[in-house]
Amino acid sequence: MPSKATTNYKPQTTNKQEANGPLVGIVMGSESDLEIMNGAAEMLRQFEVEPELTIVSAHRTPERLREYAQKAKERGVKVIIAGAGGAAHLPGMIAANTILPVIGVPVKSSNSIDGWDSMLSILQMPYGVPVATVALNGAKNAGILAAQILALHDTSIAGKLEAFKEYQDDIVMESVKNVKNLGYRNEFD
Ligand code: AIR
Repeated sequence: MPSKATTNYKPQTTNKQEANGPLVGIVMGSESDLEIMNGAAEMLRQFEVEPELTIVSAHRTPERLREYAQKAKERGVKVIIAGAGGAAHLPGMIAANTILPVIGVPVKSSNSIDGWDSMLSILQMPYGVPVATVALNGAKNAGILAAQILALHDTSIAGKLEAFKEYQDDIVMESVKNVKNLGYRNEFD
């Protein structure tokens, strides 16, 4: 059976990093992960980082996995985001083959029992081969975390992350006002 089609997830590419090589590589085990993993790409675009995104399966394309991980650093990639479901060995095996930081996204896929299988496959890495694991289907946070790593050496991305934090604060304060207006007692604000 072919995996879920990509048509809903047309990338809205941004400008900035197109001229240079991608700083963030997003890989996923299957096209069926794209609905979730697109969230990482979308977040990165908010910070004007245009990631590359492709499919690499630890089990179906082991040679491709090795080549992708081993070449990523020399290609200029700084952070790899890897997402997979079920027996999710992709992030760990990418991490085994590169010194780049790897952010793992457990995906609740069709072959997953309840999400814990992918969660634990990515989370419980042995000593020496870390994978920074985000929440189940937490690809958006993976995108933010990748931007935060890049921001250590990029003041423009750092500025956008600061603005994003302020925006989140504004959104919550808007809700605080809404709830107060409903008539609930609030003597804090
Ligand atoms: N997968 C693919 N190769 C190795 C793994 N673990 C994962 C994909 C997807 C799930 O298997 O990451 O989440 C189901 O893939 P598919 O292609 O059957 O939809």
